[in-house]
Amino acid sequence: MRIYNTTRGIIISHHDQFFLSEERDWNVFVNRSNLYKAVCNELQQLEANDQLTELITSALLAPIADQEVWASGVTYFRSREARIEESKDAKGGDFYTRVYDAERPELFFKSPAYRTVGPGSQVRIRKDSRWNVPEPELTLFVCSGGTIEGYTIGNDMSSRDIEGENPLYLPQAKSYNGAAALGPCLLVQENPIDPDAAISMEIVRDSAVVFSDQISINQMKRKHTELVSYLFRELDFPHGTFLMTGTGIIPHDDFTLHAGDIVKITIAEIGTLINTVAQ
Ligand code: DO4
Ligand code: MG
Repeated sequence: MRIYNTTRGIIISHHDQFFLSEERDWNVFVNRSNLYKAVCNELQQLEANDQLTELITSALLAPIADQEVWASGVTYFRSREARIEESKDAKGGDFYTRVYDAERPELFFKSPAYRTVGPGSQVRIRKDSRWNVPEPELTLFVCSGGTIEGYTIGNDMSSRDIEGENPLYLPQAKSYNGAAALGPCLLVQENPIDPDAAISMEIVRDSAVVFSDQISINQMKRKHTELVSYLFRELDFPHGTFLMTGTGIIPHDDFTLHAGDIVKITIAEIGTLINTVAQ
């Protein structure tokens, strides 16, 4: 089932039917262990309403309220290769090989909810950066009890020149206004997402596709549960948290985003997250 956060309430889409939840608080709705079962039980009391489909396009919000957004790094071989290249002048490449092979994953704080944008909103490029890319990432929703209860799509906007100049600049390359997007919904199902699910990204500039690529999430080096267990080692999340799982798609080194570019990220089971780069 897919759960949509809208200005008119929480909409559940299940087997091509649409329901408006009686719960209006996103934190309370999502932060439950065994969320799939809990929502299936709630559905028995609700009546389907086809008119709700309209709200999914016109009133959609990011699927977040008071959760934080965390991110994982260098979880795909392609990400390791790209970071080595971008940081070679600063001699930082060795760090990326080491973290790819290490037992402890790279985890970093990406964004608070108030700085995270939703579907159809604008993502941003830092004004002091000249080399920028979107990073399309399967994003886990983990409840406060530490279990993975849902999935969404994340865009981990990144300034490659800043990150490449010195790995210690990572927080500035990754965290700024408009650097994180989530949506369009939360996929909630009985079982973990299909390990062969594909993530694809298309970048459109002046009506032409200037970049497109795709990768299967089975190319990820680490398990989702492994990333979550490290994140929860010394952190509490009273409302649950989002965790981006890293990118396996990075455009060639001569590509940078422009203002006005449209970024479309698709995972078929979840939908497509579309954002425009702000002017
Ligand atoms: O270490 C740099 C960031 C890595 C990252 O964001 C990714 O691999 O997706
Ligand atoms: Mg990333």
